[in-house]
Amino acid sequence: MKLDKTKKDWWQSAVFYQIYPKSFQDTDGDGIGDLPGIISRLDYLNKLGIDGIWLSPVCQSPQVDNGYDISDYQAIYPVFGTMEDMERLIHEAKKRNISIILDLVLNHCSDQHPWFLEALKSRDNPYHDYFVWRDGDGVTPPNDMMACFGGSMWTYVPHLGQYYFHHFAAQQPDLNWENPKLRRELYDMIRFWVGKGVGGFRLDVIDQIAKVPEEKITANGPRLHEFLQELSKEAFCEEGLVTVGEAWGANVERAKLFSSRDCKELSMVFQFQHIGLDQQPGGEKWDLAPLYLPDLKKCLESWQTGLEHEGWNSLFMNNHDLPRVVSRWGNDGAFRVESAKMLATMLHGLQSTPYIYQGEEIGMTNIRLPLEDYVDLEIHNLYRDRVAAGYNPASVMESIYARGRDNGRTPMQWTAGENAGFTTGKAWLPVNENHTSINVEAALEDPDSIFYYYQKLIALRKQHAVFREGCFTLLLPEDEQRFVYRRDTENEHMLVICNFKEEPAPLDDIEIPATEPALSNYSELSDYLRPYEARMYIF
Ligand code: TEU
Repeated sequence: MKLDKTKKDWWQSAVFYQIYPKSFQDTDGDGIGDLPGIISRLDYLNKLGIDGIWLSPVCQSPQVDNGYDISDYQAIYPVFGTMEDMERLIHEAKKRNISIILDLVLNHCSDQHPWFLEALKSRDNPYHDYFVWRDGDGVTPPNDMMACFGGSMWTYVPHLGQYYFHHFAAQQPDLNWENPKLRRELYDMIRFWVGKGVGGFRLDVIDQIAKVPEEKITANGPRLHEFLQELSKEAFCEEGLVTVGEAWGANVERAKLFSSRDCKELSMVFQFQHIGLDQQPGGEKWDLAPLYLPDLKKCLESWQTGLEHEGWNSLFMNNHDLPRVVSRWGNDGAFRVESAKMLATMLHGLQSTPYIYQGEEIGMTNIRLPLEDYVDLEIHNLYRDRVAAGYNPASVMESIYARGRDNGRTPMQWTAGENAGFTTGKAWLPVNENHTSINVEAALEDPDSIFYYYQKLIALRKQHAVFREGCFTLLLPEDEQRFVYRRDTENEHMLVICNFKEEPAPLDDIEIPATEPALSNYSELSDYLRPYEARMYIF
């Protein structure tokens, strides 16, 4: 069933799929995925039933951060293909009613962007003020803020006698949104892409654009909503465009500002409160702690009830920055298939727009590599900094195995054959050895595969208004093993029951409707819950 995209808010009924182009499908044997590769897999994605593709950055870039460091916003990174390939992708996707959602990195660009190269020339260069500078002596940075990938947020440029500000790597200088000329250039660039026919945008770290370094404010700065309203008015003028803002600092109240109709900012947010639940309090994502299920339930409940009628959220547990959820909150051994389906049921039954990350639909897992085989700069900087700070190297490696971003970036597993059918060359990041059993070809041949389960979830969402409209009620909030909730509209109801553990669990304290489940990950029903069992009733 296809969505009518002329309808206002069509994206509230949509399911999106994220592609990390570097790892999706190579066609020219250089070991790196490309746009023709994506085009060649559109029929596969169409079969899954998705309505749009969020494409991680494909613009010209030195690739210090895999394309999140853009040196030309209006050119394609040649290793991925040409502008003609991009136009063909947009066109071929549209033929299948699939929208292309471009990844806009507006908080920073590359230090190789002509704006920054100009800015470096002199303090009075017209582009100097496109970036964030503070005077200094090269000894003491303006303050002690630490960059996301390690080191200071300030890098000194001796011939200017100034530091520039970078939230991420030094090669990713932050853009100065206080400058109206810079903002205008960004809006014009966005209009260029709207003109090419993209269906919308994912906005990288958009809550960071209104920074105030003096007050150490990066996220949620005082002018954030003013900037977003201007951006939306000037660049996202068409009703049908979908926009999703990445906002690590969002809570429910802030998300209302981003995503409510009255505020006219974005369609929806990516918020991350549920993503940080299995780390030590006060620690970083590397400081591992087990997930306590009631925390996850309460967190998701607060988003479900908090945004009801007041905003719109996204649903995800995977992306290119996160480990594979089946390895994280499921069981990637004996119950990989059951737990992958269970996690999908829990998530897709909720209100908001689901995002599937490439490979999630076949249950791809984390990987463990020797340090030198990882590519992500975050992993290498973390290892260097933590070992220098006295951490035990083996424990740092455990953190990397559990949380390193390359877990989600290993090449897509298409076949059991060489390099998983991803490339005929040498893959830029090792292919997971388990591709011999976990791959698309096998999934498509098995009617009980995770792939077909996702296909059904997507189809059900299109058939039943309760997915989009139902009010959420959490049942058994303190239960440490079962995640049970209801969704209700006046005419239609949903009950979702998930067992998050390998141990069986009772069912007799749950009121079960007298109908067959619309979906379940065990073929025969029983009177108790088996390992990672999931059921979705619609009645
Ligand atoms: O990520 C934003 C971000 O703050 C984190 O996800 C970060 O990448 C890391 O996981 C923290 O440990 C976005 C992009 O999704 C990411 O790939 C980029 O590296 C980052 O912005 C910079 O553009």
